[in-house]
Amino acid sequence: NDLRIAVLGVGMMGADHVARITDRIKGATVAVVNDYFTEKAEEIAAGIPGCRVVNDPLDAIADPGVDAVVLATPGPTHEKQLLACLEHGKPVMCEKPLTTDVATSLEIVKAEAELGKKLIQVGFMRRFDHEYEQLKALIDDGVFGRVLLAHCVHRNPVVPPSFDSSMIVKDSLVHEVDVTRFLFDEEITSVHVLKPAANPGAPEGLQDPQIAFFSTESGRHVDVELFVTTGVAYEVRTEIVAEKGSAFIGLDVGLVRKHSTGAGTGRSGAGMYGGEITPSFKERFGQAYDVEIQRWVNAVRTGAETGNYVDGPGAWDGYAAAAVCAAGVQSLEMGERVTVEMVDRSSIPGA
Ligand code: INS
Repeated sequence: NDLRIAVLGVGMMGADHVARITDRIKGATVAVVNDYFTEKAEEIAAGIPGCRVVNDPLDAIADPGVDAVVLATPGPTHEKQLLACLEHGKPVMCEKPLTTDVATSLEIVKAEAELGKKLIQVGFMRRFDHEYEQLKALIDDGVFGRVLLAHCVHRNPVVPPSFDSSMIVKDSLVHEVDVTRFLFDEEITSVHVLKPAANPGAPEGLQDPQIAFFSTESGRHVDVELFVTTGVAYEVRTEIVAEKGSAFIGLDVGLVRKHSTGAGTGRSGAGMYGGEITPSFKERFGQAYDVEIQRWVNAVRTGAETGNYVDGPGAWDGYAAAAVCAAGVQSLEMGERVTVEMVDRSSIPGA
């Protein structure tokens, strides 16, 4: 029988997961939806046979008809909801952030470790993107020798009006934080965020673009251009530079076309060269989300045998990301390089 999932929060990301689980994921159905806006939850539930609305997120987690939880609620509610998942032994796929600050993220890591089960996965979907997987496999294969540097670009056409300068770090840069830890297999030890001249088209007061620099435990460097008001396209690129070569992903070339601007009219004229642009992360990382959720469902279904209900980044990765982002926000404010404060992983048995 199918895994019965409760999706908490059916905004853009949650609604996307509901559709994905219903249409494409094998072995799972959406049994319960919940949202702060009840009508939104009701509207979504109405489209799925057998799906109920539960109005209180904690009731949804505790519900005996729910086997696992997808958390796509706003970050400030995660701590309570994650603790409830742990208390009821419910596996949970938590969209970033794990929690909104470093101290509570650490509490979550400790609470899970004490249970002795891996119940929390964090939604860093890039790890499941085909191109990132290829890049990781190449690095691990060793053909390039040691990776020395990475150059990253993270551009969004637009962000919601609520987006402030620190969210460019906590909401956007957080993905490069996870990508760096994933590709380099070590922790980030310091962050420096620079503030170039702002885009005149950005909302008043938004520091956009930003340039971030990470350095890692072994002294390797990563630079990231963050630009979230380009008005053009969703672009995420990563280049790694190694001892014996370099590799690049995210060119985002689907169909590339060349034609004369007079095409089909019998006239010739100046030429055109181009393709389609990717509008948002839903399209760019759609394949990654599908793989992420399918693998999570599979892990949850076999979790009882192993105590591991996770296949991908876990609570520790959420905590590490929170610690690096906190340093990033501080750097943005102070204009200096800031050291990342993190506990030693080995000090928490089971983490
Ligand atoms: C979104 C999402 C996207 C990222 C955006 C962020 O929440 O995480 O992947 O590109 O910058 O605001």
